[in-house]
Amino acid sequence: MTLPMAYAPRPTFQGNRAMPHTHPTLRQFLLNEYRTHGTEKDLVFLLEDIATACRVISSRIRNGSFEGELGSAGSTNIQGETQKQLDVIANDEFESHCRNCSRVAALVSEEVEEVTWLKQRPVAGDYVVYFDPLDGSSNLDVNLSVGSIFSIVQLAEAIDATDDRSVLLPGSEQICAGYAVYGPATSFVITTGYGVHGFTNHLGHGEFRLVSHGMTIPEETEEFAINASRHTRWDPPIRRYFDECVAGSNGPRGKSFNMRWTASMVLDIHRILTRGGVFLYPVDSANRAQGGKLRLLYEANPMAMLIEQAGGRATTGRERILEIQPESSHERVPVIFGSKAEVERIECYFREDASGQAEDPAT
Ligand code: P6P
Repeated sequence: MTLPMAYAPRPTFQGNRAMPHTHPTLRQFLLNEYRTHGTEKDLVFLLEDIATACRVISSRIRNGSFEGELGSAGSTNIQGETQKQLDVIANDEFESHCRNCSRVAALVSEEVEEVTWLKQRPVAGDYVVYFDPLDGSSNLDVNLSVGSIFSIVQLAEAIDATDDRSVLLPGSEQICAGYAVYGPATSFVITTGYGVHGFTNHLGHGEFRLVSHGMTIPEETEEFAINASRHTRWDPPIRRYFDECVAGSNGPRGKSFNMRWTASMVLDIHRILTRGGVFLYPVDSANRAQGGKLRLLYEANPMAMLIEQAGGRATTGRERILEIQPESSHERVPVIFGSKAEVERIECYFREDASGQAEDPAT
């Protein structure tokens, strides 16, 4: 990416890391996307508003202990999960900032059962924003990192604002996806269809500045993320994959693996985008009736776009996530995300389990 001189200093990179003296702001970067790829200015401003919401959420989390906001909101969401006060606060921040853009027709939030319609007559070119305002909020009580996830669809045609099924669009319709990580630093990672790019909030400047241009996932990996306590509930292909990994260098994989599990998908995906790996939350005997754990519209779809844009694969084990036609706003799906060769191996195990026939691993 070369920024026009007007937005110099031109970033120089070692690998995909911007050198310290050249960290364009999010605004400079997005204006370059507008000039280079024709990204709409309304989308630029919407993304800046979402970034501002994330910075506000980050601040509310860091001061939550003093404001008495880390605890339960005393309510449950559509998932039947106890809502934290910060779940509600984060949801309100996303909604209030997205309302700035007159082309946002609807909001779909993990924390709100119905679609929030912002326009009575949505037309082609309007946006629908899907978001999980605070992912992994069970980590808040113990001061572990959490995140926010979002994606944006641009409507190809007018939709009916009296029917919530109008926003049930496949992930392949997304024009943008991203997340924030509220960790030691506040990260903001986005794709508008032209690669994945990472920003960090500069505390002195109060701006997100580019730190990772063109994040890519190594095709091979020795690191996996799964909640291993569910081992006895898994289907055979997942148990086979996990058992082979833990068998290490004396097992069929002939190499040792490492495991990470943060209880917040955003953090695991950020690690995978940074250094590779594979993340699995499969359907199992305990969650099969619900279809899995993670939600399609505002968790799996955004992450699938980011993972594919970074050269990885995003599947249920049997089908590409981005091709799933949603049937309800809060439906759940099994997810396997990450390093291409590793995910392809797991898909091969699903095919072998279904056919009863061994496949040549080289194919
Ligand atoms: P478990 C957080 O609640 C979440 O939806 C994901 O972000 C995370 O990966 C998963 O659930 C954690 O699930 O089984 O560890 O509670």
